[in-house]
Amino acid sequence: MVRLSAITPSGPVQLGNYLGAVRRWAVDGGEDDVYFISDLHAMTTSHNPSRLRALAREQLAVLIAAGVDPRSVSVQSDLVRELGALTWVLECTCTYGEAARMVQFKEKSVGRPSVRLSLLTYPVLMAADILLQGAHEVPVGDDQRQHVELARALARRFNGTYGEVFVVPRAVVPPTAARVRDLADPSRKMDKSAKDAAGTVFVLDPPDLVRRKIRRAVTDELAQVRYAPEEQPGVANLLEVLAACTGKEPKDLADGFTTYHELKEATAEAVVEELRPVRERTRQLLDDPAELDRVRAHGAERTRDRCRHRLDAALRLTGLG
Ligand code: AQP
Repeated sequence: MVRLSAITPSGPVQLGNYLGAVRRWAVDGGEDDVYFISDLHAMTTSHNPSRLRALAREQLAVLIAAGVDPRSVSVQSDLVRELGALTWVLECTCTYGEAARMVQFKEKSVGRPSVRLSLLTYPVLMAADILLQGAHEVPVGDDQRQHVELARALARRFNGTYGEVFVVPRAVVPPTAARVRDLADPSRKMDKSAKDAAGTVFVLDPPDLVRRKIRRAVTDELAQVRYAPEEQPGVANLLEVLAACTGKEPKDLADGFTTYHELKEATAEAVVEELRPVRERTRQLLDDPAELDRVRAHGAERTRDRCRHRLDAALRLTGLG
């Protein structure tokens, strides 16, 4: 059984990515799973080429430092030729109406003076990511479920029209994971590409910066530490982060604090300690290009080997080559 997940290098890995996804990939992931840095997806809005390259490398290092099985890790663009070819075949299997219905496209394109065509078509590239690797399960949140449904529809349509080539993937709900909110605006989720980095803890932030950001986290005027996500989202967020770092329940943790200051200090220390080994190992990996290059090359070879027969069959059956 192959599970497939990705992280987009639209910014440095943040605490939410780590607690909500990467840490789980390290614990639950197996050699057969596919965890990749989706650098092609980071190009659907304006991007800086050298920053994109550096972020992809840094994210690769963070995944390995966090303990994700290096045999399961790859960088999407190392397969750009294969993905480009299959994306074209799938675009010729998909209708304009299907692509234009994607809620993410509507949300992300609204109000922009100019929208890259790739913002419309990237769900088809995502279908190619999934179908090329023969993924059975794609753990996704609600925002990406529609894209996996599209991949399912395209796999079925292709198989029915040209011949059985693709595994029909399933969207699965990831095991309950922490949903980390922005520290400066707890009504939003923490984002790696947020305009204001004050509310985002990055995995590679130095400990003092992590402490500063958490000490300045927005709370409320109620001055009582309770776990009440609706009424006190800022306090609940801190309790959830502390819970994710300590393996305890947010509600039980709330009883142990009388002031917001105490809660913030405890949360800051827990986050610093949780991130310390990942940060240190990432730094070592970034200083040792040979090790990182080796993992990357191996990931590229493995994902390429795994997809070759499906791509060849898809091209042949559609009358190409
Ligand atoms: N705040 C979060 N809390 C918990 N999990 C989160 N994830 C993202 N933010 C949080 C999970 O991290 C994985 C990789 O995310 P992604 O790169 O695919 O895209 P995203 O969800 O759009 O992440 P960001 O950090 O918010 O990036 P930008 O700023 O580009 O939009 C996913 O499993 C995601 O659920």
